Amino acid sequence: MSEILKAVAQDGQSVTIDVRDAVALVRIARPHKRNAINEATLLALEAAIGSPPDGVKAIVLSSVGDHFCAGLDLSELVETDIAAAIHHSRMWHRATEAIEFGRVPVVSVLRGAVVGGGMEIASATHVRVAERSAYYALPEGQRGIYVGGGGSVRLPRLIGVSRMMEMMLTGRVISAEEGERIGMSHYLVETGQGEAKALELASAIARNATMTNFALIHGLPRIVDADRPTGYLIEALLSSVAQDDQEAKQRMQAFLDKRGPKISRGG
Ligand code: 1HE
Repeated sequence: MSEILKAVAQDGQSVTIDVRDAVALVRIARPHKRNAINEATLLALEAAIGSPPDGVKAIVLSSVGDHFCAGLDLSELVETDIAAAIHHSRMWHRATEAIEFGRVPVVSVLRGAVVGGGMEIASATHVRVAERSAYYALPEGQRGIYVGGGGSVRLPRLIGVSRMMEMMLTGRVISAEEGERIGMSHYLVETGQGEAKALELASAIARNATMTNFALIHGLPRIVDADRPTGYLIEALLSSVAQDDQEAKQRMQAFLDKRGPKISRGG
């Protein structure tokens, strides 16, 4: 059995999956540990999001209880040597890459603690809905460690190098409102309403043409990281492949036949 499947079998309860039409609702389910992530939970999360059931076109990543995720399960860090720590961090990189560059877009629901590794997992998702109870922190500094789940790569792109540095140096906790202002969340809703909002957004995302969603999650971040000429080339290739898709042709014809939806300011 693969490493991932073994973890899912052993730890099926710490990540739950509930498929509703084209949307899968995946929840981190270790509320007694404030959804702190141990190795089995991380591998189960990687499997659930990286290989969603057939027919799933968008994922909502949420949690059980009052907190999204209290970060790395610190009981796993004690007594590790350098080689094991490198392997552990690389495992987090693999899992968060599976979220960011997986098969389908992921909408996360952030509430309560979104700290350390929790903030790193959130930053790998594509759309983030925060409830007013959410708060963000990178307490690695206080614990004498450093981010290891891709935080140095993703968070500066979301909130800026200077802000991440300040958060880690001072241990500052950021509120849900400030989190929305600085780009940690795209939406801010009342506590308890995050999943409903995320499911609504995920259903809309699932209705997009598959190629458009692919171009967005796999193409856009690569274009931003590339030099301009490479970026233009990737954009031209992605847009022509997307445009050639039967689904795109039907949608454009529907608009020209006055059957397709118009843009409306209500959303
Ligand atoms: C944990 C963890 C954890 C809770 N690892 N067990 N993350 C942190 O430094 C955050 C640490 N956690 C906290 O600061 C607090 O738990 C919370 C503010 C999130 C929530 O407080 P509270 O009062 O609701 O809960 P609690 O009583 O502190 O915790 C309940 C239980 O969860 C308790 O265990 P119990 O056996 O005594 O019941 C806690 O020990 C346990 N728990 N958080 C292990 N994180 C890829 S590298 C990423 C590096 C990091 O993520 S570093 C940041 C780690």
